[in-house]
Amino acid sequence: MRSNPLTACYPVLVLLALAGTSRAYPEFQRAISLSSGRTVNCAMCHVHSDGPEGNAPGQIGHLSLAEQTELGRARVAFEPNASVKSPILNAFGNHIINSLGRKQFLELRVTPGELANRLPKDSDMDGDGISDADELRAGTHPLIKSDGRPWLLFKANLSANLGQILLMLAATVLGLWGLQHLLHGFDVATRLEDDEEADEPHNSTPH
Ligand SMILES: [Ca+2]
Repeated sequence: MRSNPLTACYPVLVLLALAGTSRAYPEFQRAISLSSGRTVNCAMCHVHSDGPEGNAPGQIGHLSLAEQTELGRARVAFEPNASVKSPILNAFGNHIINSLGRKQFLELRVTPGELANRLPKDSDMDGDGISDADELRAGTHPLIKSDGRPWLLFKANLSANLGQILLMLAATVLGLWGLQHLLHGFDVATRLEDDEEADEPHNSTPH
């Protein structure tokens, strides 16, 4: 009786995947640090800033049985859109695996600088107006709204609030224009009053 080749391969794939649970992928970290000039630690994608190895919360030695099962599921999510939630990855790390699948992610290890180009272009997990891909290129954290290149944050804020800024500018210009005309009106009224007083006959002049 012939066995299904996929079924036969499954234990091997699982073993290979679980063998990788204790490994992080520093080539991505190095590539981001090199391109951005910023020091990037494991917390960009992992729960723990020291990476997955260890016994602290968010590391492999601290996982419950249920979390180990979920980790195993994440490790064999070779295709995109598997909706996995690895307990050693943060939301951005899981977003990478769910967007690309582990197969494509592992292939990128030889060209780690390409990772940003493979992410969904419209994805902005922290909603700061800078896409996750641009945050990766800039070495800023895709889950921390306040962490972004000042110029990119300025451009994103300007773009998001352009309507309000234009309205405020228009209101300021109109307000200054109105104030100028009001002051001019007071000035004219004062001059007229002074002229009228000057034209009135001087009653106290002796005869
Ligand atoms: Ca962002």
